[in-house]
Amino acid sequence: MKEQLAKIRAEALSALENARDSAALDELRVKYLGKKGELTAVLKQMGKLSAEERPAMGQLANEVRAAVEGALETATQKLEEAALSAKLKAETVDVTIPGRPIRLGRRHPMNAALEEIKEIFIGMGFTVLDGPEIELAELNFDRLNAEEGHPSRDWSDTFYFDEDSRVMLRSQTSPMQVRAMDTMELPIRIIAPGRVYRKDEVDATHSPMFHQVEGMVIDKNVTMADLKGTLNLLAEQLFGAGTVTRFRPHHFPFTEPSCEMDVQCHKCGGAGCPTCKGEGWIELLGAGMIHPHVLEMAGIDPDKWSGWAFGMGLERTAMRRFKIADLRLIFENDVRFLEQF
Ligand code: 2NL
Repeated sequence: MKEQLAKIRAEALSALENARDSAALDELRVKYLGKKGELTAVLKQMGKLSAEERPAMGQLANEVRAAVEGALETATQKLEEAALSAKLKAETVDVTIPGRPIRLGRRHPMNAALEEIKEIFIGMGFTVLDGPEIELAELNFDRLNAEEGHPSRDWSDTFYFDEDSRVMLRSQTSPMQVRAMDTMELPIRIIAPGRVYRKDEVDATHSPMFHQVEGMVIDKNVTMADLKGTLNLLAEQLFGAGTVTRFRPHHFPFTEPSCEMDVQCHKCGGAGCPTCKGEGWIELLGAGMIHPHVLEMAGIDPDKWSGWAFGMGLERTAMRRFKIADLRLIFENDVRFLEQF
C-alpha cells in the first residue's frame, strides 16, 4: 500500500506538471482526488490493515492527498498566469504606429459663394432671411404684380401641388421678401437666399432646382443711385477691386424701372473671349426700383417710402467665381470635383 501511495504521488505530480490546459487539470483532479479516483480507492482498503499499521498509513495517505492538492493548485495558478500573459501579449498596442490619415471635407463651392455674398451684405447692415420652399402662388406671383396670363404661371413652367394652382414650389425667393414687407418694421434691408424650382430640363446651364439670392432695401428717399452704389460694391467685393460694371434697361413686372447688371469679363477686359462668349460682358443679376403697386399691396405707402430690389442666380455666380464650366458638376457631388476648391 505504501508503494501504491508513493506511485500515485509520483504519477500525479508529474502529470500535473505536464498538464497543458484547464481541461487536462480537471481530468487529473477526477483521476486522483475524485470519489472514484485512485487515492480514494487506496483509502478504501485501509480497513484491511492492522490497527498498528493504520495510523502511519493514514498519515501518509493524507500527505499524498495534500501534495496532490498543492500541485493541482500550483498548476492551476501557472496556467492562469500563462493565459493572462498570452492575452496581454496579444493585445499589445504599438503606440508608435502612425495614425490613419483623416480625409477632411471642405465647403461646397455653392456654400463658399453664398457665404461670401452673405458676408458682403451683412457688412452693409442687411439681415439674411430664410423661408418655406412650398409657397402660395399668391405670394410667389400675385403679390409680385405677375398678371394672370404671365407665362411663368403656366403648368409647363411651375410645380403646382393642386388643381387650382394655389400651392406651388416657389419659382423665386421673392415671396420671402413679400413676407418681410408684410411683417417687418420699415426701414428694411434684407437678402433672401434659397432653393427655387422651375420645370426645366437638365443641361449645362439648367436644372429644375437651383438657387437664388434676392435682396431689397425699403427706406425713405431710396433711389436708383443707392441700387447702383450697393450692387457695384457687391461686384467689387465678389470679383475684386476695380471690377467694371454696366447697367442695361430691362423689364420685370415687380420693378419699375428695371435693369440688368453686367460685369466686364475679367479674362479679356471687355475685348471678347470664350469666357464671355465674345460679348466682353457677363450678366450678373436683375434689379430695379420696387414697383409702387407691389409696395401698395404690402400696405406700404409709395409716396412715403421707396425701395430697390435685385435677384441673382447663385449657381451662375458660383460658376463665374470658381470658373466652373458645367452646372451639373455642382449637383453631382463627385469628390474629385469638390476637392478642387
Ligand atoms: C433676376 C431678376 C429680380 C427682384 C428680383 C423683387 C422682389 C420683390 C419686389 C420687387 Cl418682393 N422685386 N425681386 C427684383 C428685380 C429682379 O430678379 O433676373 N433674377 C435671377
